[in-house]
Amino acid sequence: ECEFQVHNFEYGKSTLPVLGDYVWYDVNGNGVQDEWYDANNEGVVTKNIPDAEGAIDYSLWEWIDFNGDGSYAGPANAGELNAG
Ligand SMILES: [Ca+2]
Ligand SMILES: [Ca+2]
Repeated sequence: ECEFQVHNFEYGKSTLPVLGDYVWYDVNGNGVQDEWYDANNEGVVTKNIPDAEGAIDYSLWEWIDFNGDGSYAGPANAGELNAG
């Protein structure tokens, strides 16, 4: 005979690093997953243009617009931004 078992996993705001779409550390502490790896440390998202062989220098990767829509936001662009 089966009985339903209920387990509540309470959650709330945390000051610790949290798991988001990726492992995510809220570097700027604004509670929004808007960090990315700013390779050239200029404070804006730099678009990387792959070379003729479709390659970029991985150490410089900030954003590659794989689908060519000019955006890195939203599910359609998942994986384009080098999320911090
Ligand atoms: Ca940049
Ligand atoms: Ca895109």
